[in-house]
Amino acid sequence: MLRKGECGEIFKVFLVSRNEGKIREFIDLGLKECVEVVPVSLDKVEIQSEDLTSIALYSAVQASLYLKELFFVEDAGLYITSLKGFPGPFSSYVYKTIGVDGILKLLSSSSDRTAIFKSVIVLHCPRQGFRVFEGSVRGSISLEARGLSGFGFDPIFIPEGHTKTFAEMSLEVKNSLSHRSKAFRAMVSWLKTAYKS
Ligand code: ITT
Repeated sequence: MLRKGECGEIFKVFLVSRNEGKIREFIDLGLKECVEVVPVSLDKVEIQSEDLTSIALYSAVQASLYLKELFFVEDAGLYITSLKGFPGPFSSYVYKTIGVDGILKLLSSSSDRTAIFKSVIVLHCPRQGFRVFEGSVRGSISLEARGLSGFGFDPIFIPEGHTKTFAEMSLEVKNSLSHRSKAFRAMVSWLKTAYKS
């Protein structure tokens, strides 16, 4: 639990998500930035779109009909170069259907294994409306699934400049370089300026 005085001003921000892995990462990121991230399990409406920002914005607007506080939603996706950006905004569905093994099979004859993880956060501020923050990390798809940490496509994503997959890294290490952490830090820096007393 954060206490005032340990790290200055403390923000309490609700996170609308049902993804346990994502929630764990945001809570840990928040602790390091004096932000208390409180998960809320609302039915998140996700439209079909090729654009992460449109999906996240729509979800945030829908959630704001029920939640009047400071909250954010996040939409993330894995964009594989040789698959022309697939699964991208369809990552959730693809993970649940063909999964990690399906992606490895699709890439079995591909020499280009580069990919980008993208995260879009939409923050709802009771007075200032909606704000969008983005983060991305370049990397490549491993030849086989490795590691037990994290969630989703973590066992097959190796961030640029590293040899381990996200699933072989601790939460702290993933959070020091992930797409999600970049979007989150951009949001926190905006919050700290906007709410400066
Ligand atoms: P919400 O309740 O927050 O919407 P979700 O699981 O639907 O959770 P997203 O639409 O943002 O989350 O993400 C789509 C999928 O992309 C997600 O289910 C994972 O399979 C994958 N994904 C997103 N971020 C990831 C990460 O950091 N590491 C591994 N896989 C990730």
